[in-house]
Amino acid sequence: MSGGLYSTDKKDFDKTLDLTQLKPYGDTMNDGKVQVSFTLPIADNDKAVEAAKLLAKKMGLEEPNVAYHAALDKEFTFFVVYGGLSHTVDYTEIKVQSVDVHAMSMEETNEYIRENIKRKVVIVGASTGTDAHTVGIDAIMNMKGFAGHYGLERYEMIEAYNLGSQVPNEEFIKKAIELNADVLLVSQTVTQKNVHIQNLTNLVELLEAEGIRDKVILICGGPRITHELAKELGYDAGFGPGKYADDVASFAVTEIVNRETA
Ligand code: B12
Repeated sequence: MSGGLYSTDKKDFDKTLDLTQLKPYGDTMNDGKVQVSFTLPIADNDKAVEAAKLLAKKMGLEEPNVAYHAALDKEFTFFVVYGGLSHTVDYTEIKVQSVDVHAMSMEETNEYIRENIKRKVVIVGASTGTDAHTVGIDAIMNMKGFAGHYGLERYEMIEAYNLGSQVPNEEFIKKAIELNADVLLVSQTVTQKNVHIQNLTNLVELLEAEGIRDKVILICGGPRITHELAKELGYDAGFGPGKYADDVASFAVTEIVNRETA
């Protein structure tokens, strides 16, 4: 039997995937279903729920449904709202810049260094400026690594120095010169008031003033760092979430060899 109010006959469902009009998938193609959560600085009552619904409609959510709301305080309420997004994007028009390198395993990278660079590669990293977040840079550098990917400290052919967090750019550069670094890794997590842009730009300017910008591979990373942004700011590469020591090491060592042979 097909049709009827509670029909689950698959042929009734929209199955059209049009990449020029891409929208979220809930449980049926093109239903646009999303869940958003936010806090409003008002007390938790029926009027607040209506305000949340109206805001959701303004975001482009059709038939918004406040699935959950709870008072965080007398004058603050948290909402979870479901709805169908009316907006679409043209996926076929999207262009992104990404780091174009095949990620080697730790063993492959060590072997690549032995064969092509023939000495240990020195990598110095830090979370710089006022940024106190260490988990990102630790994920890339620490011996035990992150999410099943060993960090750079474990690489036999890499000498890795993790300077920690809140390292002023001047001190970072001083240490890089002292250690004769091949690669500099900068982690930036806080992006409020674009502090990461100012700090990352300042580092490039200081490296240029010291005359060593071209002597190092300069890489930044963090939750809101993209390769595109990194290139724009004068870095050789940028890595965001889902990237590990393997990706960074592969890029750095191939870049060293590319530069030597250029
Ligand atoms: C833990 C944490 C803290 C801890 C940090 C402890 C520590 N030792 O690191 C503490 C409590 C100290 C803290 C403090 C603050 N925090 Co905080 N914190 C977080 C939290 C919960 C997790 C961050 C984290 O560890 N992620 C896990 C790591 C593994 O992910 P990741 O950094 O993205 O790293 C990956 C990639 O990005 C990449 N990567 C990262 N760095 C690098 C570097 C290189 C070279 C490369 C190649 C790759 C790379 O590789 C990693 C693995 O894939 C986030 C919220 C969240 N859930 O994300 C807020 C968050 C980052 N914090 C935030 C804020 C605002 C602060 C404070 C300013 C709060 C305050 N007002 O005091 C202070 C910071 C003070 C300062 N001077 O910096 C905001 C940042 C908002 C923004 N965009 O600016 C967040 C997003 C919370 C929020 N929603 O508001 N925080």
